[in-house]
Amino acid sequence: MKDYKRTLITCALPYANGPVHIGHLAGVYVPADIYVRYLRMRGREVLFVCGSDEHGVPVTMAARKEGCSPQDIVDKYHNIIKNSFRDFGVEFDIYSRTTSAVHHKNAAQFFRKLYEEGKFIERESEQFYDPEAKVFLADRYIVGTCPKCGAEGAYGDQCEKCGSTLSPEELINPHSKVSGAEPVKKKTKHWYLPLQQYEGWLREWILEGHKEWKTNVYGQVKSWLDGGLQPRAVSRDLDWGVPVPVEGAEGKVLYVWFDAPIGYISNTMELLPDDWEKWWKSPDTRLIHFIGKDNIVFHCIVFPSMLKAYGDGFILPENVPANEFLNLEGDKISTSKGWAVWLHEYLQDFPGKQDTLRYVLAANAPETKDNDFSWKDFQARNNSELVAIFGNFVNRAVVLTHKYFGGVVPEAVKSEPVDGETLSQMAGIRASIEENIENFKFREALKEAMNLARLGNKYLADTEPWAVAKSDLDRTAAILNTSLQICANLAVAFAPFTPFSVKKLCGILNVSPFGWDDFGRTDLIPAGHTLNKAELLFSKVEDEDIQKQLDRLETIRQARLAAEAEAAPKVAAPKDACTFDEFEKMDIRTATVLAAERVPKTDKLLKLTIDTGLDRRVIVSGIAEYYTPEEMVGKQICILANLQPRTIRGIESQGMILMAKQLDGKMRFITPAETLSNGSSIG
Ligand code: B3M
Ligand code: ZN
Repeated sequence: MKDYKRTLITCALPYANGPVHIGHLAGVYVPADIYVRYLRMRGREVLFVCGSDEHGVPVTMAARKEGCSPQDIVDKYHNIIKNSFRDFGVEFDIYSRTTSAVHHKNAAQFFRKLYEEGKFIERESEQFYDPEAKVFLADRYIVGTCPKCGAEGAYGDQCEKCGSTLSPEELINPHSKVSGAEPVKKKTKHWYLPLQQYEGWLREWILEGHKEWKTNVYGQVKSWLDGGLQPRAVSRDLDWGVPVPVEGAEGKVLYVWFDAPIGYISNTMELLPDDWEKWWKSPDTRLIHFIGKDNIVFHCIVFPSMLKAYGDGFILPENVPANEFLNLEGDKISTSKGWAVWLHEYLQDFPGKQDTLRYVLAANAPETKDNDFSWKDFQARNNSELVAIFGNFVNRAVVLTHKYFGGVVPEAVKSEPVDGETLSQMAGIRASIEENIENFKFREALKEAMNLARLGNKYLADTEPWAVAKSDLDRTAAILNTSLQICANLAVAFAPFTPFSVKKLCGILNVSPFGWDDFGRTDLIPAGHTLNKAELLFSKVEDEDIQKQLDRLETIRQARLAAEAEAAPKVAAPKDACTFDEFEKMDIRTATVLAAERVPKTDKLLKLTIDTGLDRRVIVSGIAEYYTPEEMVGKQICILANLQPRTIRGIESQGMILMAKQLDGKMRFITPAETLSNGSSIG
């Protein structure tokens, strides 16, 4: 890899329509923060940029739901999110917002330049419109009955009940979420970035030039490119966002995914009005985007194409280490369903335990596949790794130094080979942590850091200073000196991962924070140096703390199940009573399908030739959605034989097949439990 002078690191701008949760932290912000802390410890020039994404439909939806203005929503959540990052030690150089004046100006200017240079295409299309509220409707604003499962409240882009991807046209009984009116189609004009023009260039830059990118990222990019790129709209009909800065664009704003990535640039400008260009336009700058997998296309295809179209020396990302998703107790995290652990709430329940969460999320980061967060695992990692290995080792070394040497680091007068052998292993651990962090493998790196604590624990168990002290204080001194050097090295190794505990550890050791290059040194704490008093680095998480969290989730799960049951399609209402005579009139019989074929130019109809025992006849039945002709041939079915013949699509249909309609809307034919002779009458 090329030698860069400086690194610009961005994190996906979280939508300011809700607080941030553990999924955000695990996928984006903890990995980025580890990386940044590591580079800073190495003395590299780094800029760490983020901010809230405050435009887009999600914000206007939240405003509607909470009955306030979009501005109220973003003000509220911007502050909650910003504080959560600060509280968890994610230290951005700037955390701004896309409603800032700098950003509005910059995003508008970015659009205008592309517009003036003819980089967009203009197109008119028909979009859904709410004739009562007089607004165009994003897919999410159109709700109706799911055509696949029958659930109410399916969105114009997706049914949350059955997970089907939908388009607004498919919804049964569609209506606007804004006014309840039935949406109509209306013409509207928008600007599009012709992504297909950038396809060849993207192929060369990423598929040829960045084979080292994570396989999940590379694979997603490849499949987008292989699928062929389409022009993408960069404007929307909405009253919340950056107004489209050209004439004839009243009521239109920049599409949120057009303005948000420009926010990275705007936020850098806001921080460094005179010096921002060196971070964005110098070939000596390495740009890295930390994001979740749902943002890959925007950061690897759309934003780079925007920058390419803009020109003017903008650099492109050198890497985009996107993560997969974190699930919670086996289920997808969902803001709308309340299935999440919110960072600000976590801190109320586990005050002072930021590092436990940082540690667990990094140890469990969804780097190569979706991963699960469970409270039991959280407890186990805290109690049997942080407390029992890292914390316990440090505590024993410090307590014993106080006990035998009054808290003053003793000289290693009576060394034995095991001391040097143990200390010499630190170099390998350091190399492995470096290699892993530099390749965005933070889980592995963290494992290695914990191995250093394991090494210390094993050393103490093997050398038993508490037993040796009874007869040989000189040897005890050497053992404790060695142990304290390992403690100091732990303050280096863990610094990118658990900054709060490392600060505490430095306090206990009475030292200033170390640099990365101190890692491996065996003289970090000189003999004669006085330690502060021992303190526990970590405390246990109790069963009842975990039970409280599990109970909370269970309540949410029950509420969701109840809501789903409410929304689920119901069994059809009972029909009016009929008399026995009326029933007797119906001639229901068994029959066998001899031949079946589709009725031409229809989607739903099959023409079946059947043997009724009485005769051979033809029935036209609307079951092609549920059965192929091949599936029907040879099947025994039940028919209503004396239904008056009807001509359907020019074919005379003599009877009807008995079908059962399931709750999900699917139809299945009724067949006897065992094969009967055709014409057996049913009643
Ligand atoms: N706000 C989507 C998200 O939070 C979006 C990221 C913008 S990054 C420029 O997943
Ligand atoms: Zn559905």
